Amino acid sequence: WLSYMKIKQYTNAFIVKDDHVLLGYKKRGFGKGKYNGFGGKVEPEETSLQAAGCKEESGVTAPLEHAGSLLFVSEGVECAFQIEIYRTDTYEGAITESDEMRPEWFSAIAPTSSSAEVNLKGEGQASPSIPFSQMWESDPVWFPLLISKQKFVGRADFTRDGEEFKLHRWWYATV
Ligand code: 6OG
Repeated sequence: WLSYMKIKQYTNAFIVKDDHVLLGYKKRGFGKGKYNGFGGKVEPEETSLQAAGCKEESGVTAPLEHAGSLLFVSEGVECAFQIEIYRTDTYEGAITESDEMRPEWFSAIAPTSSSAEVNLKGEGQASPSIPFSQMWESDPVWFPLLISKQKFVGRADFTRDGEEFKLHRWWYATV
């Protein structure tokens, strides 16, 4: 029945720079209260790369590279979500907060005692590590691939318990 499902296309873009990743805290709308990359819907007349040029959300322009393609299917939801993931390690402009997203830097390397010095960013403050408990449940699966520049395709299926979605199964391949 999947072939009869509507597919909604979204983008998500991440700045990964000097062992840090920029995430946005979503202040409203879909995924409110979660950290995610910057992006949104792909409009019918634009390509996903155009849609991912997320100037309105993060304040910056960046040469985005395609990093992966994900399909999410959820119990009781009549459409599937296709999310194209992009990354960049350079950007122009100043990162700014919007009505929708509050940008924050996180350390992209696992916290070990020897990495403590590398974790320093900006004013010499240690950045927190990636807040997976406040992110979509499937993010820990593909995040290491994003960080290590390994391109991927994947699909995650969610079951539903009221308003809560639980990761049921997950498949991915590196490409
Ligand atoms: P607006 O509708 O607010 O954009 N999104 C997901 N991101 C991850 N990591 N996992 C998911 O499911 C997601 N489902 C949707 C795509 C919504 C934003 O939320 C992302 C869009 O960037 C497991 O414009």
